[in-house]
Amino acid sequence: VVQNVLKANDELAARNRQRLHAAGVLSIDLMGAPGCGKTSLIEAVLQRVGPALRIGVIAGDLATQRDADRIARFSNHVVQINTGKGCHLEAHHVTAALDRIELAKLDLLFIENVGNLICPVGFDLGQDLKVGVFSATGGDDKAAKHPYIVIESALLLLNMIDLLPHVRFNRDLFLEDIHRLNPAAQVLELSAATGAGVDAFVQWIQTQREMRKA
Ligand SMILES: Nc1nc2c(ncn2[C@@H]2O[C@H](COP(=O)(O)OP(=O)(O)O)[C@@H](O)[C@H]2O)c(=O)[nH]1
Ligand SMILES: [Mg+2]
Repeated sequence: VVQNVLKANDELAARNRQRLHAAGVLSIDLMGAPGCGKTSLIEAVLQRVGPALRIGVIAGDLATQRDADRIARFSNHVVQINTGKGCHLEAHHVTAALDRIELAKLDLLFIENVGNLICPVGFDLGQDLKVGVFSATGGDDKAAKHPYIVIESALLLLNMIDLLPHVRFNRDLFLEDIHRLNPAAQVLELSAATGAGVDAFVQWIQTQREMRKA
């Protein structure tokens, strides 16, 4: 039964991917614990980029429209998906959300996954890239304790670096764990609150778009 569910998910994900590629939209699945700053990072990126990078957002959560409301201050292209008791997004959630988004008007789609370091990793949504988000307040051991999110992500973000002086967080240990688990992963350290490092994240996204166009 589990295999059938995953197979059905993968088929839908492939269709989502085709649809996004046909529209020329790069898609990023943002995964991380509740409160690590996923929505704040999306807001920070939206505030920085102009019309040159048209961004849509699918916001996944168990309940409430709150993230979509926050994001709607900076984008007209946002859809909230509530999963109820579901601890991750699945491809069919994204299919339903894509029906409500004008892909022709977008260059980039952020998919904010349900806050969880474990379940989202195993489900293909049709995204081009998975990005794992950790935060200085989450503890320096979280990468080591959640190896699969590290292994599956093309980019890992350490958010809330403005708080590093105030919390116990061994940055060297955190970075060592990431490089041991995924030597190919890129890591960016940033702060959605101060904006430090957010330009580098935008640059990374632009590079990914150019690589795919080429
Ligand atoms: N100091 C600081 N606070 C942050 C930063 N990023 C997010 N926050 C705060 O952390 C809390 C959780 O952020 P949110 O974006 O809702 O996290 P999400 O649950 O991953 O979407 C909010 O109160 C944010 O204002 C940051 O870089 N620095
Ligand atoms: Mg959020």
